[in-house]
Amino acid sequence: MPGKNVADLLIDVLAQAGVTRIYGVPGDSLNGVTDAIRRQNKIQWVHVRHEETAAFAAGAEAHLTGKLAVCAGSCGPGNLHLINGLYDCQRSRVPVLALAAQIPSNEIGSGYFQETHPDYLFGQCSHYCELISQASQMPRVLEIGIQTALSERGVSVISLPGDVALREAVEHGPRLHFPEPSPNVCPSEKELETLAAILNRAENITILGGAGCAGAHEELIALARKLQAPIVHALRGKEFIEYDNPFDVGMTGLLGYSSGYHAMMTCEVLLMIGTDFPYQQFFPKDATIIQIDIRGQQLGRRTKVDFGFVGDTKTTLRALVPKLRQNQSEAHLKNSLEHYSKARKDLDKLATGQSGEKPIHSQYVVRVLDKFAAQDAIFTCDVGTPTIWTARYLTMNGRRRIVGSFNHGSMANALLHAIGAQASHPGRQVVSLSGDGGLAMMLGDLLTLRQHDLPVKVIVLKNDSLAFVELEMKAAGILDFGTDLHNPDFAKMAEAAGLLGLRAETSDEVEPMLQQALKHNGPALVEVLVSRQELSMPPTITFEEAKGFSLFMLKAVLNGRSDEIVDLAEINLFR
Ligand SMILES: Cc1cc2nc3c(=O)[nH]c(=O)nc-3n(C[C@H](O)[C@H](O)[C@H](O)COP(=O)(O)OP(=O)(O)OC[C@H]3O[C@@H](n4cnc5c(N)ncnc54)[C@H](O)[C@@H]3O)c2cc1C
Ligand SMILES: Cc1ncc(C[n+]2csc(CCOP(=O)(O)OP(=O)(O)O)c2C)c(N)n1
Ligand SMILES: [Mg+2]
Repeated sequence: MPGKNVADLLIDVLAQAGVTRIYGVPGDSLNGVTDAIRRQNKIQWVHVRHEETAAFAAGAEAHLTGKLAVCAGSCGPGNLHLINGLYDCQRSRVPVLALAAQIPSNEIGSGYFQETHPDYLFGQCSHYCELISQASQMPRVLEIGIQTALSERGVSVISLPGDVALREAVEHGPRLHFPEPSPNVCPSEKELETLAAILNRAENITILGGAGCAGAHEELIALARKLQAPIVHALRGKEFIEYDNPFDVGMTGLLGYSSGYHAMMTCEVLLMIGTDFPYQQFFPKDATIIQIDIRGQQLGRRTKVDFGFVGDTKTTLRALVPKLRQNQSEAHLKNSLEHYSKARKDLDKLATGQSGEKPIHSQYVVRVLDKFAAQDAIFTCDVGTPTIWTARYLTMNGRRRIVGSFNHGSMANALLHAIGAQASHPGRQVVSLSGDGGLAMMLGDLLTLRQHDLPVKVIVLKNDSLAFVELEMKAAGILDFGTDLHNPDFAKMAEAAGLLGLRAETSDEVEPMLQQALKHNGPALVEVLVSRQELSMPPTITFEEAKGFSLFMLKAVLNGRSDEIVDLAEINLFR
């Protein structure tokens, strides 16, 4: 009986590290690895139709579990297809290991068939990227890759030539046998005193929280209570911050609520916690800005910061809150909450559907979805208008989750993320909120839902356009061009692919069809014929002002229907 080869050892080490599936597409150079997977029973091979899907699926799994997820591609074009998804994983800071098979090791450097250099190609979207050129490097290089992905929270790439994968292994098992470290990181006592002193002096404080507040809900609320501070969130923080939160005043940014914008712009001290909110224009100019982040390199990246502290949210807030006095001034919080309540009502008014109404409003679709989706549903949303509706109309509760391509901003992510979400969470309801452009871009992987019996519910907002880009073109004052989509009947295509396929043409069809799809015991697709959003000039904008329209857009906040922007005068009044 032959001993283990390098590929067997690789799979053993991954299994030992807790990996239970690998997403990918096979190929000659990957044969050693897929054969090693076939011969064991700890790791499942999830065969997708495009390697980009494999990387996004692994990214969603890593986001939802916090643990290492793995994808694989064969040499040259096979692993090149991973790249966009890996950028997304790297930008979302999720631990993903990519196996990039390489051409035969004796051909490297000759311009051989399918030759690329993964160690250069993936350098920019990974923290660690190495070629294994001899058997004795396994498992050390793999383990460094795993450790780096976990500790840096990002991507590692292992490039493995097909022939090296088949060589006899030198070592015979994993070398590392310890659980993932989870240190508490806290600013020093002196820094905490400084932080407390600034906060104790101020009355109008606003908190901007992000994804780095995950797992620290209780501490964040306790902080806001002491400071009487409204909490604004950045989009990736929505799932961790918005629920059970009496201090919530919504999101900021172009897709945000005017109340989020207002609370940030009118504060005296802005306290940023675990956020990398990227849009400079939405930060106040005159406020004192404090930032707390676990990564020192994030401090001051997006705006001028007066005080920066390195710490994890939970540990830092636990140490900080007892040092704070109770803020007696409620005015800032009260104003912000009132503003939020009005903004919320205005948004809710737009989420309606009349019987027989055509086309349907996307807001209504997502509101209905919010109502009928499971309390622990996992939602994925495409970059495009589905991101707007997700941010505004999906209610979080601490158990629901959201996955999106929010930092990298790649189209077509929702279906691919949903595949990883469902594969790693078999009992959970997974809903992909897809654009018609996004779905078409990666349509082939609709087939994966049937092949792997993943009961994902795909809701397609069919507006026959790349609507978000159309909106951006109009905002920039240029005529929209190249945004039309001539779409097929997605419901029929879904049926042909073995999914339940439904098509809602009028508002009254939305509720029964979404309910039917959500209850369906298998994958389902509902295409909903929604309005193509029109961005009209606010009536008070003159031609001269319109020249600076895009600047104005950046300073303003889109109103709920995203067909108008909140009037400039109104924004000024808020200041
Ligand atoms: C079409 C489109 C439109 C968008 N519009 C908006 C918009 O209007 N508004 C908006 O907010 N976003 C918007 N986004 C998303 C935006 O691009 C960013 O992805 C988002 O704002 C970042 O959210 P975040 O700061 O919560 O997360 P991240 O960017 O992930 O930042 C998290 C930060 O927390 C830190 N951190 C991690 N763990 C910890 C810890 N334990 N303790 C302390 N710190 C920690 C990290 O180092 C990082 O700095 C849009 C995206 C798309 C695709
Ligand atoms: C891979 C990629 N290509 C292009 C873009 C630019 N882009 C952003 S949103 C968008 C349109 C999305 O259209 P669709 O999926 O139909 O959603 P809609 O906005 O119409 O609801 C485009 C082309 C991008 N972000 N990513
Ligand atoms: Mg569209």
